[in-house]
Amino acid sequence: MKNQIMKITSAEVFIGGPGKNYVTLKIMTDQGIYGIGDATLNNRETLPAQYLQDYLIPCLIGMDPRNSEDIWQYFYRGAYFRRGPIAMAAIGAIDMALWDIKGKIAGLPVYQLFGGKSREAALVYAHATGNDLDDLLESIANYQSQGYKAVRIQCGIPNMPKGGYGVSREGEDSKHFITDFTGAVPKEEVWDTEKYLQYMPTVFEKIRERFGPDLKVLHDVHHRLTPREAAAFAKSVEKYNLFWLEDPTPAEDQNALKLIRQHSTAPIAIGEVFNSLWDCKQLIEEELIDFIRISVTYGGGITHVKRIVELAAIHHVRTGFHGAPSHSPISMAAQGHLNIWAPNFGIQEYLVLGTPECDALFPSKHYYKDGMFHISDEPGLGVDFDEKEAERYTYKRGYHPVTRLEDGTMWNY
Ligand code: GCO
Ligand code: MG
Repeated sequence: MKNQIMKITSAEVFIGGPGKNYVTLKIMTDQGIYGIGDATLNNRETLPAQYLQDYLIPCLIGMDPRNSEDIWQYFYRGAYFRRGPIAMAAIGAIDMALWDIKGKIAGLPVYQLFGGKSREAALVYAHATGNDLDDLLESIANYQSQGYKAVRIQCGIPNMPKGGYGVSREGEDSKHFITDFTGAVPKEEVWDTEKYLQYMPTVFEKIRERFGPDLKVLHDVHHRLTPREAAAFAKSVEKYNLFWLEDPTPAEDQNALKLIRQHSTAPIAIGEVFNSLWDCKQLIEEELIDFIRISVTYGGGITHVKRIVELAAIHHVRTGFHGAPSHSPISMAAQGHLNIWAPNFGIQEYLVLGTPECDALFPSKHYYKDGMFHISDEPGLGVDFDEKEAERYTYKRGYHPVTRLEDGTMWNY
């Protein structure tokens, strides 16, 4: 490309963080401006880091960072082996960093480069969990007192052999963090679909009795049901008016969603494990879902996720980006900018910012207030990365648990 007046001079990857192996990419330019991106692929963090170091960073050096579209195409279209969470997390981190640089050059917050604000702040939801119903109701009340208008609820199921998805097990911390650093191999959980299907509707009933109709209630099935079970379940909980039912089935089989749609009007949210438009194209075009959950972290960054959001908008699908604690404040900010802009914004999962350690590593002026997330007007993504702080942390191998049915059959986590 002729007339280059800006060049990428170097790029570095850091792994570590408070209780998480955040993978942070920092791209430096010859103009002194730098950008940062997040490539944290939860419990497989070393892989996108390696992919960046061994294959992508050598190509980046000398490129003009302003050409974020061409650079995205170079790494996606230019590669023979496309897609997959590792490659897309690595490309995503580069893309976030380039938008950060672009915003800093323009002196504008990134959302202004998309078309400005469609709202002042974005509705978020927290995770309310309980080992039993009383525990859960207390957790919901606690979030309500902090101003949350929406909560994802997960509840221990009586007589479920060893926990269920999203709740802690006996003797464990009261929060379910998804990553377990303690074992040489993953912990095992045991799942009983029948017990879940019998009990869960009574939980929604009690929540509505106690908190009334206005609380926005979300629930994550975490891929545990078959299409027929999911259709029956979605139908049986319609009357509790959920904000969404998440991942009722493993969505590699996009056709499965048709059965659910034929039997229920419960809003469906899917996509946190997706990493490209091709994973959700059918779901969106056939209007089989209501919320798309892909995140900028595993989904190829802002450039690619924005395209998905625009496709979703013409099919009445709203956003509900994944925001589990494995997402660093960088990707949460990138999603925050998309949320402020997107005409079809729905809700944002929110768990990450707010601890003093996290704020020290990723200083930013974005903030949570009264159930909403506010994006500051700092240029770029509005998040920094403190390399000195980063020296406090090292990589620790962690795993998601694995799930078996009672008879030992492997099941979906
Ligand atoms: C969610 C997710 C998480 C995942 C975790 C796996 O809805 O937030 O389901 O809880 O289990 O992100 O890495
Ligand atoms: Mg989920």
